[in-house]
Amino acid sequence: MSKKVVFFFPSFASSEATAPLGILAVATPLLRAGYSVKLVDSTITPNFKKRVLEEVREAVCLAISLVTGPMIRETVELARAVKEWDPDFPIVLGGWHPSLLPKQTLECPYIDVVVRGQGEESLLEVVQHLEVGAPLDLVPGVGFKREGKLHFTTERPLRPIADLPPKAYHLADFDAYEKSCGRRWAMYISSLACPFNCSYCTNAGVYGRKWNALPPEQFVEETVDITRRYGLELLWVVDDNFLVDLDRARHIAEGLVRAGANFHWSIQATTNLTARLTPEDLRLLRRSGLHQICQGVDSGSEKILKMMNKTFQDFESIYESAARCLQAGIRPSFNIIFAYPGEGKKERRETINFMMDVCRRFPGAEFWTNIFTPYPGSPIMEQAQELGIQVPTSLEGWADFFPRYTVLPWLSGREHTRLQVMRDYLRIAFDRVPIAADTRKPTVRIAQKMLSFPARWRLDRDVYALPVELWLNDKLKKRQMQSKPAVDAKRLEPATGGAPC
Ligand code: B12
Ligand code: SF4
Repeated sequence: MSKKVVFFFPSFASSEATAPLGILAVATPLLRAGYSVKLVDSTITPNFKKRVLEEVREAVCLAISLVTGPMIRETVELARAVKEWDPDFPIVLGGWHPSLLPKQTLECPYIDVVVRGQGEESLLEVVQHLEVGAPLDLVPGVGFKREGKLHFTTERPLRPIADLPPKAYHLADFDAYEKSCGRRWAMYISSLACPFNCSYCTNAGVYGRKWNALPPEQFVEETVDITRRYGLELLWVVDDNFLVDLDRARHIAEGLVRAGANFHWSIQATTNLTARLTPEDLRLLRRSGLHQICQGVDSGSEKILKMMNKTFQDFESIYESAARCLQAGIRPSFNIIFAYPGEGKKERRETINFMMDVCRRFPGAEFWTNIFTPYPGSPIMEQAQELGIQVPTSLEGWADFFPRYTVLPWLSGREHTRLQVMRDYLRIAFDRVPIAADTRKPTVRIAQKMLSFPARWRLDRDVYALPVELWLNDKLKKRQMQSKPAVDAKRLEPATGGAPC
C-alpha cells in the first residue's frame, strides 16, 4: 500500500470558499512523516465523488473534516460510495461534529474511525497504525470499531497553539478558490479557546476555556509570508476572541506596520473587549490592515443576554464599539441570534429596534442574523429535552441543523415564515459586505438601495404582509446570479464572515 492520505472537505454551501484550515493543520505532520496528501474540496471540485473514488485507490485512508449541519449530507453520500467500492477501506472523520458527538458519529455504518479534538498527532498515529494494520487501542483521542463494537481511547490532552506545527497552506488551490468566490483570501488562526461561557456556544467542548495564543512576532512573520507567497488580499483570523490580550493585539499591529504588510485582515472578538481599545489602538490596527471586527451581540434584550450568559457585555459598550470602529475606518459586524429560548414578541422587538438604531446612528455598521440552533456540546443542549427539542439519534439526523432555517418547537409554521421574511427585510434594509466579491451591476445596486427604504418602513412597524420588495429583490438577484454551491443551493444563502461568536 502506498503512503498516501486523501482528504475530503464537504461543501459548506457558500460561495465564500477558501481552504479548510482544519485539514491544512492535520496535513502537516503527515507530510513531515513522508506521506503524500491529496485534498478534494467539494466546493471547487466538479464531480467530487468520482475524483475521490479515483484518488482513494492507492491510499491508506479517506479523512473527512466536518461541522454539524449540511456538510453531513455529502460526507455520508461519499462514505457510502467508498464503502460500495471497498467495504474494508478505512474512513476517518475529524472536526467539530465528530469531536462533540463521537459515539453517535461512529455508529454510522460507513465510518471506521473518529478523531476527537485536535487532530495533528492523532491523525498521524491513526494513519501509521492503519498502514500496518495495527490496532488503535493505544492511540489517544480516537474512537474505532472492532468486530462491530465501538471502542474509545483515553482523552488526548490539549496542546497550546504555540506548540502546534504550521498549516500546510501550499496544499490549497487558491486559484480555484478565487475563481469560485471572486476574492483571493485565506483563514489564519492565532489563538485557541475563549474565557467566556455563552450558553449556546460549543467551543469549550473542544478547546476548553484556557485562552492561549501565538506570540505577536510569529503572527506577523507567518501572515506576511503567506499573503505574499499566495498573493492573498485578505486574511480572516478565525480566533474565537482575538482581543483577550490587548497588548498582544497592539504588538501585532505595530509589527505588521513595521513589516509593510499589504493585506486586509478581519477578526472575531467580544464587544466588551473591542470597547476597551482606545481610538489610538483602533487607528493603529487600521493602519496595519485590520478592516473588520465581527462581534457577537446576539440580542437586543437584556433578559435574553442574561439567559445566554452574556452578562460580560452591555449595550453601552456595543454603541461605543460601533462608534470607535467606524471612526477608525474599521467595519463593526454584529451577529444576532433570533428565537433563543425565552425570546417572546417583546424581546424580538427590542432586538429589531436595537439593530435599526445602531444602523441608523452608525452607517457602516452591519448585522448578520441567525436562528437559534442548539448544538451538541453547548451548555443549552443539556436542557434540550426540557425545551422540547428532538435531538437527532443518528449522524444523518444532524444534517438539517443549520441556523439559516432551523425549525424549533417554539418557532415553526407561520411564526417561522414570519421570522424568515423579517430577516429577509433586515438583509435589504441596510448594507452588508460579504467576503465574496460584489459583482452586482450599478443598476442592480441602485435598485436594491431603493428597496431599502420600504424595508426600513416595514421593520419599524413590524408589517411584513405582501412582501413585494422581497419578490423584486429576488428578481434582481436572479439577474446577476453567478455559479452556486453544490449543497442545498435552493435553501441557502452564502454563509458569511463570522461564526456565531
Ligand atoms: C472558519 C469557520 C467557518 C467557515 C468555514 C470555512 C472553511 N473553509 O472551513 C464558515 C464561514 C463557512 C463557517 C460556517 C459555519 N460555521 Co463555522 N466556524 C469557523 C471557525 C471560526 C474556525 C474553524 C477553523 O478553521 N479553525 C481552525 C482549525 C485549525 O481548527 P479546527 O477546525 O478546530 O480543526 C482542528 C480539529 O477540529 C481537528 N480537525 C478538523 N478537521 C479535521 C479532519 C480530520 C480528518 C481530523 C482527523 C481532525 C480534524 O484537527 C484540527 C487541528 O487541531 C469555528 C470556530 C473555531 N474556533 O474553530 C466555527 C465553527 C466550526 N462553526 C460553527 C458553526 C455553527 C458554523 C455555521 C453553522 C455558522 C452559521 N451561522 O451559518 C456555518 C455552517 C457551515 C455549513 N454549511 O455547515 C461552529 C460549529 C459547531 C458544530 N457543532 O459543528 C463553530 C465551532 C463556531 C461556534 N463556536 O459555534 N464556519
Ligand atoms: S460565543 Fe464567543 S464569546 Fe461566547 S463563549 Fe463562545 S467564543 Fe466565547
